[in-house]
Amino acid sequence: QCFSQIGFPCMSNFTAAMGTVLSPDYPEGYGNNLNCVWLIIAEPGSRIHLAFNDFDLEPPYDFLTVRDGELVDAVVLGRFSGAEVPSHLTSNSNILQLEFQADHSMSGRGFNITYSSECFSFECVSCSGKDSHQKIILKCLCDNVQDPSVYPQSSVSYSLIFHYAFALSFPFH
Ligand SMILES: [Ca+2]
Repeated sequence: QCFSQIGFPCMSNFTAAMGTVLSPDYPEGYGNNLNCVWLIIAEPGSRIHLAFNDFDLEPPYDFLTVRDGELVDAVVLGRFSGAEVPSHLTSNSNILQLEFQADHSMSGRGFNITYSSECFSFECVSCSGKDSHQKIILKCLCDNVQDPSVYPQSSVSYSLIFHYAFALSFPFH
């Protein structure tokens, strides 16, 4: 791991199902000349939600770029600066990349971001029903579902399935 001058890890991977990403030395100011990259890595088949709790970067010279995947040229989901707290973000893949750049002078408070991951891969266990009142049972395919209350008995109801169907092109019969 690489540490910034002030001791907060500036490059690291987050692999827990949920967690918090803070700018270096948050909320005391993050310092200068930073190029930090954090990867949030969830189980394959999962998506990652970001919630911005606090955000204050010197505009436009210090900014945070959120990419959908681990590659340098992965799709940019958002690029943020200034003091407006961004709205929630959800990845399309199971890896989110946060790149934080700060120039040579001036600092804001920084940021406080919490993330959580959610299984997004399902197998149809009972798919006989087509009308909207019938419950279709899906089994979650992610190995690491941390919160069983989200998917009671590894199943979700039709309303959830319908939502996922469009996102995943789930094969309805
Ligand atoms: Ca700056």
